[in-house]
Amino acid sequence: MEPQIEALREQGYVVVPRLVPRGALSRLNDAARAQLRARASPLELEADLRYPGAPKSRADAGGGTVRRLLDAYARDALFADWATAAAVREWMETYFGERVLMSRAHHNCLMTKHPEYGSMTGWHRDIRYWSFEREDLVSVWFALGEENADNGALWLAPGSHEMTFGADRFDQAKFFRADHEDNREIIRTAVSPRLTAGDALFFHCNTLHSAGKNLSDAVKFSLVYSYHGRSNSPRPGTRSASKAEVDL
Ligand SMILES: O=C(O)CCC(=O)C(=O)O
Repeated sequence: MEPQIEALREQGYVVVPRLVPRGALSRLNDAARAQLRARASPLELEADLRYPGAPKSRADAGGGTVRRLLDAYARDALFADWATAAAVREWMETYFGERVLMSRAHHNCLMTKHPEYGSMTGWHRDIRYWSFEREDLVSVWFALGEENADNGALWLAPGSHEMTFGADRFDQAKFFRADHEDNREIIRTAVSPRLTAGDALFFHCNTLHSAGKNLSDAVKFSLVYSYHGRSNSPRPGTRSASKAEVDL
């Protein structure tokens, strides 16, 4: 575990291969597909975000395409089990050096990326809409199937979690501007780690990342949760403090 944590500290992300064993993976995939069929609230639709490639409104063709099934923790006991799995807890406790909490306000979702109407996500840091005493949170992204550059996998800029940027490097929506020459230099260094089903990608809340469209013919499913140490609290009155957290 230590070399993985060292890699996360250095690069801002690390892939832990096959963290989810085959049997659990198959059950998670069944649960994920059942959740998508049921379409229970709370959902985030592609049309709500209108990122490049998404339908312009809920009334347009593909307007019902789901991007995130929110509050994964409460949706299915299996999802909750993986949010709080011993392997994740130990990993996070070792990284943070203290007991950890899982946010139910951020990520905590089953991400879907559809071949049709699934959008591209521009360069950003997840911390952009989060509000904590320190910018030190780590997310885990469980790939429920293969993820690669062709089906909309993440791209990450190594070492970007340690970089400091002026406000002019981001647009109004806090996306890292791809039209800024200095930004482009960083974006050129990005990599898209290929994930195999069951792999877990750990990444820091300040790591710049983006994702492409899904050019395959199958929906991509990923389960994503975010964690922080107990000494790093969400700021009172913010969205980050809006939901009781899960004490691991
Ligand atoms: O899968 C994607 O399009 C990107 C997801 C992402 O980066 C995010 O939700 O912060």
